Amino acid sequence: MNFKSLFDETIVGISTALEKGAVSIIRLSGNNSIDLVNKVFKGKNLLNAKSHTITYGHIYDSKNDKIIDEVLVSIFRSPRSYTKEDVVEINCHGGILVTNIIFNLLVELGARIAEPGEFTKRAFFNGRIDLTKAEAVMDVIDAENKKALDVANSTMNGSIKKVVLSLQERLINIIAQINVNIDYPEYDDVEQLENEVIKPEIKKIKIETEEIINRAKDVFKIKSGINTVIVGKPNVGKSSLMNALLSENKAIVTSVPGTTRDAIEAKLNLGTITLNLIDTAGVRETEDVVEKIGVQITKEKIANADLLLAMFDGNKELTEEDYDILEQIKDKKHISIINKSDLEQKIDITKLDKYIYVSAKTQDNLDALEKEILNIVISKDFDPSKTSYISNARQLNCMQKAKEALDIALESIENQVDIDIIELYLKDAWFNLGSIIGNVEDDDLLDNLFSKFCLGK
Ligand SMILES: Nc1nc2c(ncn2[C@@H]2O[C@H](COP(=O)(O)OP(=O)(O)OP(=O)(O)O)[C@@H](O)[C@H]2O)c(=O)[nH]1
Ligand SMILES: [Mg+2]
Repeated sequence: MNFKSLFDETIVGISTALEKGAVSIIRLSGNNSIDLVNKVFKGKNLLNAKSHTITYGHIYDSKNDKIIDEVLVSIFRSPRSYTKEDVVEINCHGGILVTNIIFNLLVELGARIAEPGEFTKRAFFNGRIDLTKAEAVMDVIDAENKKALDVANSTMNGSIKKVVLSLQERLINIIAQINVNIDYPEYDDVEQLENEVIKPEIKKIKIETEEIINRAKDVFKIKSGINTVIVGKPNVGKSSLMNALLSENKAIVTSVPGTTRDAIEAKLNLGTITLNLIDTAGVRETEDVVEKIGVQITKEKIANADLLLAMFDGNKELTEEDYDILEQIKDKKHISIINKSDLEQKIDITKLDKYIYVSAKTQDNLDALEKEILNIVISKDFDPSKTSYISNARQLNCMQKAKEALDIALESIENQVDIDIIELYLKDAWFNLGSIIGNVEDDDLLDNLFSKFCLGK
C-alpha cells in the first residue's frame, strides 16, 4: 500500500548548525525531494537509487554548469523515513557559503524553507511518532544536563505513552462494563456494580495519575534548573562561595560587610543537573536604604528557593543574625555550610542540625558540597530508565484534567449521580489522557470500545 502524506509541499532545511564545520547536512522531505536534488546532482541518477543508500557525486549550478561541492546524498524512501515522506539528506562540506548556495539552489527549484520543527511536525501528523515523542525530540536537543537528557530519551522510547495507553485501556474497560451491564445485567443493580467494580478501579487509576503528576515536579526542576539560594548574614563568604563554584569572579568580594546588594544569578552545571545559583545580600537589620532593598530581595529569593545554602562563619561565634537565618530555613530544603574552615574554628556546632565544612577561599571540600547538593535535590528513586515521566507543561495540564475528571466521577458515585453521567466523566478522563499522546479522535474511543464488546461479553 502506498503511503499518502498529509502534506503536499516539499520542504528543505539545514539540519546542522550554520557555522564552520567539517560537514553540513541539508535535508529535504516531501514528494519532490528526490527529483529536486537530482536536478542539481551530477553522479548516478538518484531517481533510481534504492531507499537507505548513499550516493557519491557533485552538486552543480545548471545555469552556468559550475560545480559547487562534492557531496554524499542519502535517500530514504517513503514510508521508511523520519517523516514517512521521501527524505533526502545532502552531506556537503561544512562551509557557510557552500551550504547556503546549495540550500538556495533547492529553494529556487521550488522547495519551501522548512519552519523550525517542521520535519518532526510532519513525522507526528503522518503518524510516525506520537506527541510525547515529538516533544521529546525537542527536549533531547534542549537538554542542558544529563538527567534532562535521560528523561527525554526515555520519553522518546515511548515510556509515558505506554503508561497513558494502559490507563486509557483500563478506563475503556470500565466504560464497557457499564454498557454491558445495562444490556446484560451481571450485577443485581447499578449500585452493586459501582461499589464493587467501578469505584475501586477508578480510585486506583486516579492514584496513579496523581503519582505521575507528583513525579513531574522533579522533571521540571531538572529541566529548568534548581533555584539554589546562598543565604547568610553579611561577610560570611557567600559571594566567595558563588565565585568558587562558578570558577569565575562573578560577584564582588570585599572584607566590608554588606558588599552584595542585588541578588546575583548564574547557571552552574553539575553534570547531572543544573543549578540556578543565586548569591544574595547578607541578611541583617540595616538603616541603609539600598541594603534594605537588597535584604528584602533576599527574603523573596528564600521564599522561591528549591534549595537553600545557609552559610555561617566558622571563625566566629553564632550571633542573633545567624539564629534568625536558622529560623527562616528550618522548614525548607537546606544545607548548612560552615565556611572559612581554613581559619581557627570558634562556632558552636551543636546549634546546627547537619552541616558541611568548606573554605571558599582555599576551595576545600567544595566537591563534597556538590555531592550533598545532588543527594538532597533529586529524589532517591528518580530514575527515568525505570519510571515514566511527564516532561512538559502541556502533558502535565492534560494529566491534571484527567485526574480532575476522575475526582468528579468518584464524587458523583458517592452522591449517587446517574451512571450515564459518570460514564461521561470517565470519557472525559479518557480524552484528556489521549491528548497527552495526541490520539483524541472520536473514532478512537469508539473503535476501542467496540473491540471490547467483541470479546464476547
Ligand atoms: N579565610 C577565609 N576568608 C574567607 C573565606 N571566604 C570568604 N572569605 C573572606 O570573607 C570576606 C567576605 O567575603 P564575601 O564573599 O564578600 O562575603 P559575603 O557573605 O558575600 O558578604 P556580603 O556580600 O557582605 O553579605 C572577604 O574578605 C573574603 O575574602 C574563607 O573560606 N576563608
Ligand atoms: Mg556578598
